[in-house]
Amino acid sequence: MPFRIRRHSYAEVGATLSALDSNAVPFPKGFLFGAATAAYQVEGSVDVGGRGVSIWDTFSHTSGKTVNGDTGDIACDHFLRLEEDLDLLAELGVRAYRFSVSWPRIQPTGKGPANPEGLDFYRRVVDGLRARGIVPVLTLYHWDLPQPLQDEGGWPQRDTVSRFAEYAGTVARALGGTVGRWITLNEPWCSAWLGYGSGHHAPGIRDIGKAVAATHHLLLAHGEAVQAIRSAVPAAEVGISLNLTPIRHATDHEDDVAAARRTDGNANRLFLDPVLTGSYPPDMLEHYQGSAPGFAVVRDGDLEVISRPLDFLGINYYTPQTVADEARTAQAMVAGYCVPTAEIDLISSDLHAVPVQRQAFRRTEMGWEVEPAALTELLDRLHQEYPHVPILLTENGAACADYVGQDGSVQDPERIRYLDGHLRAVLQAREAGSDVRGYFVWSLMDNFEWAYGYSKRFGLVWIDYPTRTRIPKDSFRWYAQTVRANALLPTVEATAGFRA
Ligand code: GCO
Repeated sequence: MPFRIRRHSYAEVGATLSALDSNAVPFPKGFLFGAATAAYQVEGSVDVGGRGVSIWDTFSHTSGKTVNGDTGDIACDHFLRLEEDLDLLAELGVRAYRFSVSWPRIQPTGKGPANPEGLDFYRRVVDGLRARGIVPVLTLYHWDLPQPLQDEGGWPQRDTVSRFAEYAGTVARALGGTVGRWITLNEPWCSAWLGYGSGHHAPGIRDIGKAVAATHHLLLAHGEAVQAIRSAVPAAEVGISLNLTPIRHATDHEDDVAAARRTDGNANRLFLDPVLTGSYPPDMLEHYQGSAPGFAVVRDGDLEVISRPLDFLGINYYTPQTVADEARTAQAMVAGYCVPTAEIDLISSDLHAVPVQRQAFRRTEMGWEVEPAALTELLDRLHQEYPHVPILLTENGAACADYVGQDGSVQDPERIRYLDGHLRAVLQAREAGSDVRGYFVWSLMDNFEWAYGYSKRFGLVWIDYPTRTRIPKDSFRWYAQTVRANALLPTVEATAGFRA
């Protein structure tokens, strides 16, 4: 049954706004409100326009790797429905759109000259955004490494760094005239540690030493790309998007505190320190000493490349994480935590740190605890420990148990509450001095959630997968209102307003 897309009138929204003005919480003028997606998660058309095969094509087509065996073959069909999606962005009213370029569309084998059809697609994306007054924010790498490069060893191999620098230069020369904001890598922790450590993501390898080597080469590739972008587009603003999370200890016992410190080293400092201070954390150098090839791949001069100055730091934040020392899970349970019954992954077992969760705590459909104050905590820490770099929240959002109601609408008050709470957390951090300049909702639309396939919905727009029909959810209207007002409205009224 085709769903009806409900349109709403901004005259009505305007009326609601003026009535609520006195209680609105304003954002600074020019705050960059946006929405984000990534190529493999939305585009589909994987064998169209000369695109090559990526590690995610291979991985998702390998039995048992994704929920339901889902793949990105069609995804949201964004490649073919570009204009419709650009119109949705215009209706949403966002000032910026963060998207990623699929490396195998540009270089089908990961090297050599650019595929003109691939570049043409992203030219249409960028021109379509600019025609609608939306700022393009381009991510070069959101995990879709060309398969031929993985066949030669992938990120644990140093040669992949030169390949990436070449790709970055190619895209920068082609699109530099129209794209001013560039993100080199999205969440290199996930590429290195889920890809080569736990094996939960493509290419599905489980090897701590390779995960460390992949970390270094990804960071080096980032540094080389910064240079490649700057030489093609001198005025470009360049950054990297790191997934960061405050790490807590289940109890104050010294072993739990030490486990949290190790986990923080792996999840946060292993990336922040080299990029922003030009050195690896000494405790991590020591911890991974016995894992070959590990840090043995580091060469003289690499850290200068990795720490080239950035115009902004992108942060993807979703949830805090608590850990217990692996020998203290019983005490963690006594302290009110749930301990996973499934086998813990290679990354955690190597760190001797078990991730635990507070009992009866609010969680999203990903099972992630909802705690906006943890975002303020993270931003405060960055401001204290790594000052002087402006911040863009390049991802934040929630997977909810959405469904289409009988009237054809999708009501998602939980997502609205999540976004509202986290935007308030951003404002709080700004008050304490944090230089956060923008915020991108993950995601514009429901999409391929990696190993979870289509089972998790993060979108402001519902995708009816059998027909690929788009239905803006209530959160879409709420965000549109927030962006237009450049302010947060009192949550309860804001939520209720859409149903009038
Ligand atoms: C990531 C990616 C996104 C995800 C989102 C929700 O963090 O995994 O950047 O591609 O879809 O974060 O998990």
